[in-house]
Amino acid sequence: MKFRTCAAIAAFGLCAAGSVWAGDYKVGQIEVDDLWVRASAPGQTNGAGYLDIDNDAKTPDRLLSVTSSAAERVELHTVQTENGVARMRQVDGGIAVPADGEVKLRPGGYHVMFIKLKAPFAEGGTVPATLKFERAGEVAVQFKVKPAGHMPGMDHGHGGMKH
Ligand SMILES: [Cu+2]
Repeated sequence: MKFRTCAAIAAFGLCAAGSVWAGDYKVGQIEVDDLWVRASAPGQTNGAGYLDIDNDAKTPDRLLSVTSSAAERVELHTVQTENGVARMRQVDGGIAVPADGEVKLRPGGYHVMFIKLKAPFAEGGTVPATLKFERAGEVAVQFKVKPAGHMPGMDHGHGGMKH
């Protein structure tokens, strides 16, 4: 019964069942963990997602794209500062993951941009997504929704930033 409820809610892109949250994910020699988004502020239609990607392989890989039922579309972004103004830019060709290395998507840098959310991200819930790697393939993941004020400091929130 609990699972049923969860599945129904998941159709709107959010699922609050804690048991679904596994913490980290593996596909090939890629390990993904610490996936999170901030809870949406009122009226906010986009959301940024962050995660760590570890590559144990002897060959580099690349995060090519992300899809999610929680948003109309999903892009990979980075933040570049020009004339003192931080602007988000779509990443061409995906995000490189070095051989035997890692890449961290963090506020102020690379992030997964969920555009036109189907429902606001609710604190304590999860956001389903599928990550597609060039070599390792696809992996279904859940981003955990953290409080709106999580990791303050460089708030690159999408209110003031133009896409
Ligand atoms: Cu962005």
